[in-house]
Amino acid sequence: MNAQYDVFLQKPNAFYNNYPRKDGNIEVTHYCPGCGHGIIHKYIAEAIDKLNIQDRTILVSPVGCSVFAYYYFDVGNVQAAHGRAPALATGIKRAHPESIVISYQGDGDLAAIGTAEIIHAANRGENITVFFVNNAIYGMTGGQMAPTTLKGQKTTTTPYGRNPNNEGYPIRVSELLATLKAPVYIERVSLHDAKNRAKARKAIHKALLNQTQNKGFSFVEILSQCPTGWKVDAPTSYKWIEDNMVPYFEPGVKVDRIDDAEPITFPDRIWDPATIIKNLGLSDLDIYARADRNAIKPKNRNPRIKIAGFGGQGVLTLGILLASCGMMEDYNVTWLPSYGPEMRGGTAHCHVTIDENQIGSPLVTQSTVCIAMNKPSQVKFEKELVSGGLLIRNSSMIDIPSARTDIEILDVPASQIATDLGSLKVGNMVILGAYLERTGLFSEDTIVIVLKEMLKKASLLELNMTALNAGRDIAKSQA
Ligand SMILES: Cc1ncc(C[n+]2csc(CCOP(=O)(O)OP(=O)(O)O)c2C)c(N)n1
Ligand code: SF4
Repeated sequence: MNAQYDVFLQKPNAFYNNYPRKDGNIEVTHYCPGCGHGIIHKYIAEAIDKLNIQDRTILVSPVGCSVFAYYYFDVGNVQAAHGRAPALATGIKRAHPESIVISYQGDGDLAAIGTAEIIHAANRGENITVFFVNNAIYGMTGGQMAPTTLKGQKTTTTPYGRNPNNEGYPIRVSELLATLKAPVYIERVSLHDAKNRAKARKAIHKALLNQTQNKGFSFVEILSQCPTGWKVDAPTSYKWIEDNMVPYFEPGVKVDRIDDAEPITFPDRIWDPATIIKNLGLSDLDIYARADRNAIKPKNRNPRIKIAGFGGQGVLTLGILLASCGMMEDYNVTWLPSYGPEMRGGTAHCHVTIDENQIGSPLVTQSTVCIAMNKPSQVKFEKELVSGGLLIRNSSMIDIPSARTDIEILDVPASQIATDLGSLKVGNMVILGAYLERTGLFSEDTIVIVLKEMLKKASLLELNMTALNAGRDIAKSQA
């Protein structure tokens, strides 16, 4: 057999040998017969082989029919949330500049839900390669209108044809991105005949080559067939592209600044953790005293805290403070705020979880601690406390008893103490002091480090510590 021909028919190495996605035929992909995704995959895999970049390629697959690209490409694979592939690719490339990062996206993914991501990645000139599969429809979800759906094109959501007065005009993404200064290479290609497929193959290779030379942002839009979504057979789908897509989405190079582009250079990276710690000025953090976890009573460990009050009472700040202390003491933490609509006087609450183990959800629905800064907060949130949980009440503002008889209650006249100290704002610190005294959750060192970091003025530290200690005294008096 002719050796050259032999090689020509070979499956690219950048593909897995087979695709054991589900039981069944491991030789085939999940794509419909005649789908353009398969052809594009092949061109990408061939280019990866030719450029010898398989071991450093990372493919970001989207949400859409190509969501399973990671079953086919034998490269590093990451799957992005819908539309977010360029953002993910940005992060990967910046963290690993030596890698070759591909963002592979459909038109629903890139030009609808992901419009912001692609525009900003292009505008920043990220050194990534984007393959944009334009099949003028949402394939995966059953043929709804995409931003690239053509005028008059019937889809399940435009059953009478796309009407620009109602749905706007089809977006020409390549031309849109070509208005930006940063991209070095933008080309639109098509799969509708052999000549155009050859151009597509070349463009895909070029866009990847650019990245190996650190040239910057490269983008190839590929007019690709979706026989299923268009409700035509595979051969007709080629004609469909030629007749309907090509006149509106004109193939061709839209931007080529490759020769003028200076290769992007990267600052030396510091991998050594000790150097990172030193450069961040964190070197002395490990030697400060942390709370002895064994001394904390089991019921006070790993708290799930709900803090609630009026806006302006420092409810959210108290939550951040607790979560920050948790981080300093090597816990997993989450902080989830919930704002009322008003800036002042409205309600606010937050959920804080501090846990030695992994945290499943930041939502606190069964709290072990409830901090109620006012009456409505107690009424609303004490119900969520687990039996035996701790309710800390700002008793200056709560004149009703708790409806619970199975919980521990700590009454702290926080607003009154804060007012006496000269600033109502430190009421949350009084509460914090009482909570820490009751539970021993964090060390004094931790609090001071976090407070110093959070307070804008060093002079405020003293007042905050005084408030905190006043809260401690209250807790001691109710021990
Ligand atoms: C956040 C979110 N919104 C909507 C969906 C539903 N959804 C899945 S794929 C898709 C569009 C896919 O179309 P396209 O990007 O054109 O890719 P194709 O399937 O045509 O290859 C949508 C809307 C989703 N999975 N996630
Ligand atoms: S629905 Fe369209 S895009 Fe999706 S696999 Fe089938 S032919 Fe391809």
